[in-house]
Amino acid sequence: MAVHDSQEMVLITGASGELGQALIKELGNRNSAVIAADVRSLPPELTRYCSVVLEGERGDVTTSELGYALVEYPITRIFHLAAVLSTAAERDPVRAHQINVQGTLNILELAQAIGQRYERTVQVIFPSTIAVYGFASVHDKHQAGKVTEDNALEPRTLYGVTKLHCERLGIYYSHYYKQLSGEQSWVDFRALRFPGLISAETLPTGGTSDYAPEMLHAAARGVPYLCFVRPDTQIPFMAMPDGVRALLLLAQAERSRLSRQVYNIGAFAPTAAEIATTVAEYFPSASITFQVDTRRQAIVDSWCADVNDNAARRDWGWEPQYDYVRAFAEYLVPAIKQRYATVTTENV
Ligand code: AKB
Repeated sequence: MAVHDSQEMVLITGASGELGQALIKELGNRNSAVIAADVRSLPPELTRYCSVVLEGERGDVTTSELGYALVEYPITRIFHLAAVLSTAAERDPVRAHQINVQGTLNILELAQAIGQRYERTVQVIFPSTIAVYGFASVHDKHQAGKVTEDNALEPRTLYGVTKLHCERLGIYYSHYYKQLSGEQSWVDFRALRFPGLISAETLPTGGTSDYAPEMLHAAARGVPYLCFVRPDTQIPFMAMPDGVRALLLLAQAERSRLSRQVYNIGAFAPTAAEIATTVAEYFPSASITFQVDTRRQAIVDSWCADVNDNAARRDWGWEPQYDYVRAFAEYLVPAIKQRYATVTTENV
């Protein structure tokens, strides 16, 4: 592996997922030495941004192999993105628990072991989610308005439960690790609670906020879309470039400026009907019909309508670059038109 002394070495788990793919490009362009790990294969066009690619069993966060393989690398930062999302987790809760919780525990152990070896702190940046919030009814959710980090932490999905647990595991590893033996912690854990992400380049798999990106991609491809939630459904969303920016801003923030370790980040919170209207404005032949899947609807109904991200704005200068109008006009629509103009239907 060719790594230069001036390069920071960064591990990305779940590298082949939506956020991972976007982050790899950004870090590769910033001259970081990227180690990409995922059980799935990395899209071939991304390997040029990576110093090491671990795929299949070698990239699996649930086994100790990954830790053995990487403990000697002078990694300073880990973006631990590997996780099973909400809908997929409900379909196989035991597997999702294994990946989301055991995977995170293994990564925290790896960070601690690398920190011990090199006697320096290793950052673990963790994408948490709005699924950690849980409301008993649509009325309660709208009454609550923009939820703050310490309220309504009553997740109703396995995904939300595992993410909330892992936030707390990360805090434990940062401050109380093996406290009875007075062991030093080498982990600097920081988490972001992501809203639904919308990318023009990739489609999510296994989430419940997927209706927004699916609606847009279907319209851009000229295929009809059956939206599985009610038109009045409201949760927060964010354009992918802002998601990547948030990860990097939090990673670069001075530790002393952080008043907490887990932050909400927001951008816009449209209803499904508003998204459908905007999509139809840009793609007049779009065919979007609402056909509610009551079980998936119950999941999004339990999530917050919007988030209060004042702490992130105050502590590390968070501000989305894309509000709703700009996200469509300047990122999603131009990029998606270009994507489907150059991609054959077999690749879609
Ligand atoms: C999901 O739908 O599961 C995710 C999320 C909101 O965290 N996109």
